[in-house]
Amino acid sequence: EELRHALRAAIDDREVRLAYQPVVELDGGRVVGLEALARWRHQGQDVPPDVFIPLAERTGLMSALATDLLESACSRLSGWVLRHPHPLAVHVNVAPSQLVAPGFVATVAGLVDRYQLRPGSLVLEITESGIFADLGAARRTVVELRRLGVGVSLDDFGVGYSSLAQLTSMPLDSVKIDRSFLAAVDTDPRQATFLHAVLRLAEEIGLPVVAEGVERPAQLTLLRALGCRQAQGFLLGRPVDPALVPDLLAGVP
Ligand code: G
Ligand code: G
Ligand code: MN
Ligand code: NA
Repeated sequence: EELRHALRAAIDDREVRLAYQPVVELDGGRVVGLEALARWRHQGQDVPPDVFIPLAERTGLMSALATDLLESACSRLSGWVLRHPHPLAVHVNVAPSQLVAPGFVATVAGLVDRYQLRPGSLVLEITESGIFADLGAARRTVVELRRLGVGVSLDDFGVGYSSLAQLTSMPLDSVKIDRSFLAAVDTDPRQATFLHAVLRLAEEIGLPVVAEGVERPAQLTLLRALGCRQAQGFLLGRPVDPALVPDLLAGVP
């Protein structure tokens, strides 16, 4: 209850910030995206988003928070793309309650218009729980978002209860394989086989895969060998303050 009041105040005071983690094209190493990750420092301590995002969801604060964060990410992107010679996308995580909330598509449309976002330069990361809470509504929303030129990616793929087969009915732009599927990929042959199968299946249905949680060079080598195109992880870049993003884009170490 106390934390809820603190979160409400933090949202009002814009104290929830975004850090940005690069999404890297494995062929060439170029940064093609930046995932916005919410950060909240409260009484000198970082409260993990795993804690305050669900809290915001449970207590009706998510809509206000999500709108602020989405606006902030779009505003940052519009500054960065001016100085970046290659296509660049900002990825924003969408909480399950937001995907089908009334007015969500209109909010996104307003931002696309205000910041003149090019097609594909805003990617929304949705989750299986966001989709399966109301499959029909989620699908309509995804269709409308894509009509606006907004990309839609399925986050945390593999940890939920859906199968790729169920997902073929959802017009996604990509799937992000959860980092738990990469954890032992360089040491456990069965995990490598599983990853290989997922990548091949995704390719056959025309769905690009982003691998998450790359921490070791051996994981990267394997991903390349298996034909995965994009990846994210501490090895490729940690989430950083937006002030550091221009250097990151310029390749300054
Ligand atoms: O950044 P970190 O790895 O601690 O994030 C933990 C979880 O919180 C991840 O599942 C991530 O998707 C989620 N998360 C981080 N930022 C946001 C956000 O702005 N909105 C939503 N809905 N989820 C977020
Ligand atoms: O669920 P989602 O994919 O949005 O979660 C992103 C979270 O994963 C972020 O909180 C980020 O800090 C974390 N993360 C990103 N890269 C790595 C990594 O290489 N290893 C680990 N353990 N966590 C990572
Ligand atoms: Mn994500
Ligand atoms: Na994920």
